[in-house]
Amino acid sequence: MEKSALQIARAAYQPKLPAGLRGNVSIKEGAPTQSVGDQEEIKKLFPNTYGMPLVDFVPSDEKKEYAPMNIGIILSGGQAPGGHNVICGLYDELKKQNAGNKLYGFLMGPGGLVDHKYIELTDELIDEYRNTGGFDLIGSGRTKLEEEDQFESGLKIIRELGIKAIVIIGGDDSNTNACVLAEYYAAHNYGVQVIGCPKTIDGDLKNEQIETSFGFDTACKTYAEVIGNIQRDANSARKYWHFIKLMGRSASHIALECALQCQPNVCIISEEVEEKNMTLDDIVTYIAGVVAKRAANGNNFGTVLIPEGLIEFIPAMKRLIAELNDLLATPEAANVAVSEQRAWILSKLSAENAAIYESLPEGVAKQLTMERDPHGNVQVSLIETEKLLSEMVASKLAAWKAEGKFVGKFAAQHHFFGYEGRCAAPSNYDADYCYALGTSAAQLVANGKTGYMAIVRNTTAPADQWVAGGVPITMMMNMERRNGKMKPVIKKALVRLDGAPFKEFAAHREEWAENTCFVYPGPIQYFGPTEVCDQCTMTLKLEQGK
Ligand code: FBP
Repeated sequence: MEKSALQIARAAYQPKLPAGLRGNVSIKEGAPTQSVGDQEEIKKLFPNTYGMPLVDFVPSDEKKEYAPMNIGIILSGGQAPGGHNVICGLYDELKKQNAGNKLYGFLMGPGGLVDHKYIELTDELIDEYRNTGGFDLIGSGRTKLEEEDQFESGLKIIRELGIKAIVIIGGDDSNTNACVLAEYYAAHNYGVQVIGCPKTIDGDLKNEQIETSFGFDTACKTYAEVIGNIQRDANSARKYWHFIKLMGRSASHIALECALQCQPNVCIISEEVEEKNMTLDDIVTYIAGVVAKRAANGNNFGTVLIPEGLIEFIPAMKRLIAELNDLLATPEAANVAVSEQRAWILSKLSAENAAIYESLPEGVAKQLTMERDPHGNVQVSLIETEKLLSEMVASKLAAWKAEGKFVGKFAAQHHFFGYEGRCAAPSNYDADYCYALGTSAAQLVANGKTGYMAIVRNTTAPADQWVAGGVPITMMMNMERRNGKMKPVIKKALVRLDGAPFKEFAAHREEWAENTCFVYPGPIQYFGPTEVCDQCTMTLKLEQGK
């Protein structure tokens, strides 16, 4: 593979490891744990993996002998910067423990385990991918690993390759499934361990034990760079309002972090919209109000950040989507011709939802009926909320103009930043964090753990003070309704309106709305002073009180 000068220099970067993972390592176990909710039910569902202690890895004077072992690794779900470094950390630690150990990569996600598609990872392959973005070393996929026949099929290849443990790198759904798999293999005494690893650019897999999911740092910094560039363009030409949709299927962490970094005129936070029971018209009126206020000061330009998942957080839209989900799942729906679909849907919806459906631009209404992903989620990345909002703002401003309430000009540009950031070369934070997560996963396996997720804490401090360990996955679970059934799931972390990052944003947003307070963060720096290269996100700093 041909490489740029930066890639060559970056390949030589040696990720920093926490002190507890560098030399000889010993394990420190805490007290038994409980799930965050529904303890009795979760305990019943996970009798073999419930209640295990939190563990930390600490430096030790004793050199440990490690039994030989082979491990399988799977990348699950959306790409996130740093995935390759998890694999590199795991590989290096495995080889350090015993040069004969092997690492197998299952191809294109969990489906690779079920269908027995894999490669053996070698020095040559691993060296090609050190500190690189993307998941292209082994690929990723969204196959849901939840059926017993999938677990049994996986077991066949696990036995064939002499695999002791599977490491699943994924978001909340994938790690929930990793725990179900761990429990299944434990319940059948198969002697196969399963370890998870917290990944998603969305930043919504975090809690008391997990400070952040990997990829969030790099993705936000990549988007913030481009938002900053757009803001500078807007402030130079002074003629456009830029409507920028940002990835993050449910939670608005990415939009919030980018707002903290760039200080745009408007940033909508879905969780606030839901909490305040706002309608689409309330959001449009708010944005139009900011546009009008700035226009009154002669500023016919600005930026609006919109979280990708917004549509599902507007209570009236949520009710519409819930009814659409049920309607589209009926056998009758499959027989409706595409050209008839809109009329059929309108005839079946309740009066309230039909009125909302009809009021939406046809393109957006159609996007709401498109195929769900394997986890039953609406594919919000395909819904053009940025255009919907700017069109509605334009109509409102036109009405205000007629009433003499708006005197400026309004011209909009649209952007969607999502895929641009998911495979960026990991920042130093993500490169280090991921390498430590992979190393920690290898230690969890070597110490016989199953049903754990690898974790690294204290990451606002310099890397050698980070603390690596593992958290039992059941500890993060509660029962939630999914596809009409109560299921044990890892609790998703949405933006907390009483949390420090949102409070910081709320304290400044009025000033940012009216004035031009743009910040231009610039590109991620890989080499240079630590205050430029090694900083974590503002979200994490604020959450940790730093
Ligand atoms: P994961 O949670 O699986 O990491 O993926 C998150 C995400 O990047 C969302 O932000 C986005 O809505 C979705 O994936 C897009 O999915 P796809 O890659 O299938 O288009």
